[in-house]
Amino acid sequence: MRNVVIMLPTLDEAKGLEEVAKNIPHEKMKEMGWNYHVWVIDGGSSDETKTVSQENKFLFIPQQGKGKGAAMRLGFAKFLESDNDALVMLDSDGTYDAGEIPSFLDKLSTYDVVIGDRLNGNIDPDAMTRLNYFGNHILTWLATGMYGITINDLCSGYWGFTRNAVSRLKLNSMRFEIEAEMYTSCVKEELQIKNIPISYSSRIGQAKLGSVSDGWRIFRKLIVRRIFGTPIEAKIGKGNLDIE
Ligand SMILES: Nc1nc2c(ncn2[C@@H]2O[C@H](COP(=O)(O)OP(=O)(O)OP(=O)(O)O)[C@@H](O)[C@H]2O)c(=O)[nH]1
Ligand SMILES: [Mg+2]
Repeated sequence: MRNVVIMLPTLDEAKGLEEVAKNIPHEKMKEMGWNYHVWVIDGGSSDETKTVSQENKFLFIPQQGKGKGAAMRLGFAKFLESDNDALVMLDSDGTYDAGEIPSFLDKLSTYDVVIGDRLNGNIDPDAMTRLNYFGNHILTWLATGMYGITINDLCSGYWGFTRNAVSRLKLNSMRFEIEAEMYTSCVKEELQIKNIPISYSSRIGQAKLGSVSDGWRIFRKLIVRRIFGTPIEAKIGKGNLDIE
């Protein structure tokens, strides 16, 4: 059996986390030869997120400070300290279906990185605002144009990685520009990327992303990484969590 970490960033997502927990396909993963461990990386939730996490026997890891990017980098660093073989990350707001994890694991036998593609997948009518839909297309189009390797949905919150791929990522994002930087790092490290269509549902609970301010940070990250391919702190993990 191989071991996969399912990594879930949370900031006040008790209800969404329950939904993710309910949809984890235990049997299917076992049949495919995968054990799984769920790690919740929490940004200081004040709702029942910790309780839901404990009820489901998930490992609850509080981050210092805030930001999805910092949380993901903490998770990646902890993953590399462990001896797990693969990592799948998805948002815990109920928008992504944990039932699709097997499709990611399946593709990880031939690719380094698998990215869930909402834009060519199945988006529920109310799941994405017009502004976000438009912004996601533009940023994705810019990324592929600037870096020359096709990505179908730059801001997707559903990714799968082999252990080797995680060990090669070089990141310093603090907030929602983390996915854009994950893509630029995959390109720089010449990792093989597979885009797979996924479903996307309406969020449970409050959004944390500011469409315009975070869209701008994502755009800036694409430009900065085109000029400076790797962050100065050219490794993920310790010493790299507080840096802008
Ligand atoms: N650990 C941690 N997680 C966070 C933080 N901010 C957001 N998240 C989580 O990151 C995921 C993505 O955040 P969302 O607010 O859903 O952002 P989004 O999906 O881009 O925007 P929506 O379309 O509005 O859902 C969710 O699971 C959040 O709970 C944070 O500061 N720390
Ligand atoms: Mg969301």
